[in-house]
Amino acid sequence: MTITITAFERSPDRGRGLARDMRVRWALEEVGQPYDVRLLSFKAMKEPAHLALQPFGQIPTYEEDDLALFESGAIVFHIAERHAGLLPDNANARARAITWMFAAVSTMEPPIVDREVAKLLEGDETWYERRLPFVEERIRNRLNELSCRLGDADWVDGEFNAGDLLMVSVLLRLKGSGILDEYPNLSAYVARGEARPAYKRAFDAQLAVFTAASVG
Ligand SMILES: N[C@@H](CCC(=O)N[C@@H](CS)C(=O)NCC(=O)O)C(=O)O
Repeated sequence: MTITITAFERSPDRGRGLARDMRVRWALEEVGQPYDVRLLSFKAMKEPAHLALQPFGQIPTYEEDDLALFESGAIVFHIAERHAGLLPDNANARARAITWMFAAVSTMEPPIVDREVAKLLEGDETWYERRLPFVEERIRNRLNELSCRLGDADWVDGEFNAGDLLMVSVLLRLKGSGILDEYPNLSAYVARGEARPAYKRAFDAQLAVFTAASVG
């Protein structure tokens, strides 16, 4: 049983670990599962072979025997369900951890991605500078709420779990924006995630891909 995931051949984030293969790598590292990576160019991502795996022509995907998955949240959930270490045994705690996984990708990530999309695709528009504060206000609203809930806890619900893995992955997208720094407990939360040995192994692996592509 070999697990194969897909990732950018040359990540637009220049190896900063923001592409969504990173959260899958991190989950696999947390549960100690080895994996192969198939690197794709933007062209290959839109070709039929990849579209058969990922209907939207994106990374990451996950293949294991006759199972093929897409959507990073679903992939992390699958890994967490199949292997010990990312979901609590207690049924209610497990349900809450899964709730936090959904919260990360469906409540926190959209406004954060909206800001990235605005910068990338709308940055030259005359209305960009006027729109940006509204986009950032929506992010701050969510960060405020999350910050209040986290308080001085280390993780969102007890021990580190897949909910934290996805939440930290999503919050990391704000690194460099200055916005996260306004919330010391969230900055510390993200730093705790980054300090995990599994995170570091995953980060180094994706960085090695970018470094090799740059010298190659
Ligand atoms: N909701 C999807 C989003 C996947 C996604 O946006 N992937 C990006 C890389 S992080 C991508 O492939 N972008 C290239 C494109 O959309 O053409 C997931 O979580 O897997």
